[in-house]
Amino acid sequence: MKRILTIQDISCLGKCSLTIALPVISATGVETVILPTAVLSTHTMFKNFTVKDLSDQIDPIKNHWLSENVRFDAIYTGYLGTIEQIDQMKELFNDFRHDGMTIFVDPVMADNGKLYPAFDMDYVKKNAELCASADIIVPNITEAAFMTGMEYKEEYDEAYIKEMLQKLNEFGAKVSVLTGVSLSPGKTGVMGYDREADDYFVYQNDRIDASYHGTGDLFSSSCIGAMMRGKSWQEAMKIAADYTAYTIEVTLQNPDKPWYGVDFEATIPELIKKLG
Ligand code: PXL
Repeated sequence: MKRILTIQDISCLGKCSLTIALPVISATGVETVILPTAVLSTHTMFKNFTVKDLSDQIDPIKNHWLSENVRFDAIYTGYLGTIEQIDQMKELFNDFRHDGMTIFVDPVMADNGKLYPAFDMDYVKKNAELCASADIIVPNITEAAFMTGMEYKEEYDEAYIKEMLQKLNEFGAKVSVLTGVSLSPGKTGVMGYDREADDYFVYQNDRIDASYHGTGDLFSSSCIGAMMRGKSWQEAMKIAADYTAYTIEVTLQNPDKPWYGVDFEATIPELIKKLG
């Protein structure tokens, strides 16, 4: 069985970051090791959330694993809290790096043209550095606009997305993927660029007019899970995009849906089916 280390916060209530990554990656049939970067009472879209930073735990936990000769097939980072933590991640990647390991970075920090509360341009710059240490990066258009310095646009064409992918590619990851890309009315999906193959990949499915918290984490978790189950990055993106869209559809049908997240618990069987 493959083993993934995923590093992100625990938002105790809110269905995002580790409360999505742990169940979803485990459900794909991959051992999921977690390293929590902070404990929050809820995600940051709630008011008055509490935060306990766990930066001082990262190195002791890592050193214990190193002394046990633990190896990971992939490391997947999501929401991180501070610039110092990003430096810790860069070191941690180097400590565990080996041929054949995939480093998957989701530089979670912004959406809909805006940075999440608590982040600023210094944090953006640091995330760009983290992307340079990765094999595959999956920012949304807002995050990529901040990191590349390109203008954030709500309406754009394929040339804008390709230019953004080329700018991301300059950071150095093997594969750069943009999420939340809509190339025609009523459609949404992903577009990626593979530097070795010098090739673009586009996948679009029907756009659902609803925006939910945690869907980026659901996409990344199902994507890295699928990759560890032997799917190519392109196949994994397709599975993750379809699974995320299906989960949003199912959530919309639930009259008792919470405002803060999606009903991924109800759709995990569909993900397992997609993996074959
Ligand atoms: O889903 C991304 C995410 C993860 N963790 C925390 C967040 C968010 C998005 O706002 O606030 C704490």
